[in-house]
Amino acid sequence: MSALEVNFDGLVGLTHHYAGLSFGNVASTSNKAAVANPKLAALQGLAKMKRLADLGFAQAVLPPHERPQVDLLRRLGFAGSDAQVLAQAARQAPALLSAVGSASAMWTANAATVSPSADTRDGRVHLTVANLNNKFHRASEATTTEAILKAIFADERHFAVHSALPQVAQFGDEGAANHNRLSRQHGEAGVELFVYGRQADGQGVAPNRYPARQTREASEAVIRLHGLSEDNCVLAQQHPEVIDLGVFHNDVIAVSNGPVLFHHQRAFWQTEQTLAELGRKLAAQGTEFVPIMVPDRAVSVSDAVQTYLFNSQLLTRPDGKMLLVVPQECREHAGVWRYLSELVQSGCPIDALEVFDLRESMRNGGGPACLRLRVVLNEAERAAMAPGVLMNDALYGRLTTWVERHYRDRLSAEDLADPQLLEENRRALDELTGILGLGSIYPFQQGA
Ligand code: SUG
Repeated sequence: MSALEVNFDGLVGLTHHYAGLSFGNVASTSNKAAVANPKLAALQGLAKMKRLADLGFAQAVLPPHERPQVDLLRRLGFAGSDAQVLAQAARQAPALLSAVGSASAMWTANAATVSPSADTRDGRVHLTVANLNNKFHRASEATTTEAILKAIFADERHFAVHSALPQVAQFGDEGAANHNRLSRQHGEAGVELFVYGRQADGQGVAPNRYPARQTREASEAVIRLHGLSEDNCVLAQQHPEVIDLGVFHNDVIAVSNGPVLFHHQRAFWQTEQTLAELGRKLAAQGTEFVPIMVPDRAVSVSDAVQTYLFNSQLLTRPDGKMLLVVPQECREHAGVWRYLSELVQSGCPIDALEVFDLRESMRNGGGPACLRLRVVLNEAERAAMAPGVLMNDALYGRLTTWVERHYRDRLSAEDLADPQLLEENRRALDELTGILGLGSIYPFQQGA
C-alpha cells in the first residue's frame, strides 16, 4: 500500500512574541523584547504549507493552543478574575506571563515522536507526545498537544497516541526534533535514529554551557512504547560541543529523508560508529544508506546555527529526486548559498532548493523543519485520520481569511496582560476548531 509522508505544520498562534525564554537557543535570547507580528508569522507559515501542497506534497495543519494560560497562572498563586490574574502576573512576574502566553506550540517538530506502522511491533502508527521538560513555557504544551493528536488520530485500530513521559528532567523529551527515520521508501520498514544530548544517569559526556534537553533515558522509553527493536533503532549522542554553540535540537544540525542523512561533520559525538550502525541496519533491510556530510570547512557550526541550513525539510518528489526547503537566511549567507548551489549540481540525490521567508519564526529559533511534524501514513491510515486538517486550496483560503480577521500585526510581551487578547484568542480558536472539524480540544471549550 502506498505510504506518504504528511507534514503537519503548526499554525502560529495569536500571541506570537519574543520573550527570550529559551536559554541555549541563540535566536530566542538575542531577540528578546523585539516587537513581533503574529499576523505576518501565521501568514508566512501558511504560505509555506500552501506552496508545498501546490508542489504535490501531502500537507496538513495543527492548530495553535489557547494562550495565555490563565489556569496555569492560578496554579502559581495568582487569583481573581481572568483580568485580575493577568494584571497581577504582569506586575509581579512578567516572565511568567510571557511563558504562559508563548505561542511555542507552533514548532510542531517538538509536538511528538512518530513511528510509522511499517516499523512498529503491532503495525500501528505510534505517537508519543513530547514533555518538553527543559523549558516551562514548552512543558505546558503537552496536554493540549495530546488532545489535538487524539482528535486527529482517534482510530485506535491504526493509531496509538501515548501521553508525554513523566515531567522530570530525567525523561526530558523534545519529540521529533531529535528523531530521524531512514528507509528506502516511506512505506517500507526503516531504521529510526534517536539522538540524545546527555544521559540522566550522569554517565558519558555532556555540554558545559547550554542545557542538553533530550536524555538517552527518554529516547529509550519512546523506543519501548513504540514497540521498536534492536534491529530498527540506533541511539546516538549529539556532540556536546555543538550544543554549547547553540544546537539545542538535533534538527538544527541534521535532517533525514528516505535513505539520506544530510548532516554536519560535527553533529554526532561518535560519528563513525553512528554512521556505521545506520549503514549496517539499513543494509540488513536491503537499503543502501546515503550519508551526505557537510564538512566544517565548508559550513561552520556557527554558520549552520545562524542560517538554519540543516533545519531544512528534505522532501522526495515523484521523480525520486529530493528538494531541500531552506529559510531565506541561507540565501543571504554567501558561504552557505555557495555550498548549496554546488550541492544541487553535484549529482547527489538533492537536486533542487526552495527558499521561504519565515523570519518571524526564525527570530525565535524556529526554521522550516521546526514548524513541521512528519507523519508517514499509508492509504488506510490517511482514510482513518480526521480529514479537516489536510491542506488544500479551500482550507488555505479559509485559514488566511481567519488569520486576517483575528490576528494583531504588532505584539510585545506587555500586550499579554490585555484581557481583550485572551478573548480574541478564545473567539478565534473556537471558530478554528469548527473550520478544522476537530471538536472540543481546548480547556476553555471543555469548561464551557
Ligand atoms: O524550543 N523557541 C523554540 C524553538 C523550537 C525550535 N524547534 C526545533 N528545533 N525543532 C525552543 O527553543 C522561543 C520562545 C521565546 O523566546 O519567546 C522558543 O521557545
